[in-house]
Amino acid sequence: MDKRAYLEAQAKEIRKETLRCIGSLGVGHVGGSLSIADVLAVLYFDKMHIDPKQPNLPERDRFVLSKGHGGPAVYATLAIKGYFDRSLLSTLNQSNTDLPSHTDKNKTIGVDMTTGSLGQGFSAAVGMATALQIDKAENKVYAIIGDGESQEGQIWEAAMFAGSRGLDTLIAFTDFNKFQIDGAVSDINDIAPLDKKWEAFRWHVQVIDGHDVMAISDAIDVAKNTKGMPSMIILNTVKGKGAFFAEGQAGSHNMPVSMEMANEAIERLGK
Ligand SMILES: Cc1ncc(C[n+]2csc(CCOP(=O)(O)OP(=O)(O)O)c2C)c(N)n1
Ligand SMILES: [Mg+2]
Repeated sequence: MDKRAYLEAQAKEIRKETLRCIGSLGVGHVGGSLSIADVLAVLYFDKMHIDPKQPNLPERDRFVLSKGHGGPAVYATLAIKGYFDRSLLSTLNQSNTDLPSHTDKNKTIGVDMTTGSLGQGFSAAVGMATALQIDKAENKVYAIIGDGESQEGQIWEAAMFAGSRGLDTLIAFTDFNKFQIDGAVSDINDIAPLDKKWEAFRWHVQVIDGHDVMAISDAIDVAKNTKGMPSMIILNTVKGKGAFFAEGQAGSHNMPVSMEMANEAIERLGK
């Protein structure tokens, strides 16, 4: 199997397990989970230096999902990678679960930062990348922020600090899926021109198709070879990508998903 086919297969598996995970609860953040399946596949199955058998290895790359409500996609990815058993996925957000709706480093093996309050995870990622820079470490911090999340003032304070420090230990992504909770990002508080904003904050910026695994892989290589600047990779994505009932829908943010709906979507994704 060539690399593209391998990574596309991993992304499809992440979508299927994400759908099973949310379907078993009956409701969840399906839109913003499915839009990041491809970047998670590339990070966890191609780029990140990690070992599920040694989840706390100091030399590992770190991952921060600043838009913490996409937790189900991260849990699906960690389970497929072997951090924990896939059967755990059906405990999403139930009492005493290790898999809360939003990612929590004190609950889930393999989660590096607790997130969910939009804007804050990204600041933590910048802090972690600063520590790596001070230590002259080789490893990286990867972080994903939402396009709606990009309206938070805290994002831009962290962005300014990272640009000013030339934090090349940080590679961030914006999941530019065009929708937030209440509708279109461009209607509510337009973030355009997003690439120019990051450039002005002294970041290296790339804009790519966020569902093209090879484009994501290549962009990460470019980011890793960019010295003296943090990198922002803006992923053009579709909210709810891959689920017939959610794809491109404003209402897919946090929606009811029955097991029947999940199973039909899984079937339509094909082998
Ligand atoms: C500080 C803060 N304010 C509000 C919320 C509630 N909230 C959760 S998700 C969300 C919308 C986020 O939109 P976006 O970043 O575009 O997420 P995505 O499309 O990737 O799901 C909001 C307002 C929150 N979690 N944190
Ligand atoms: Mg969004």
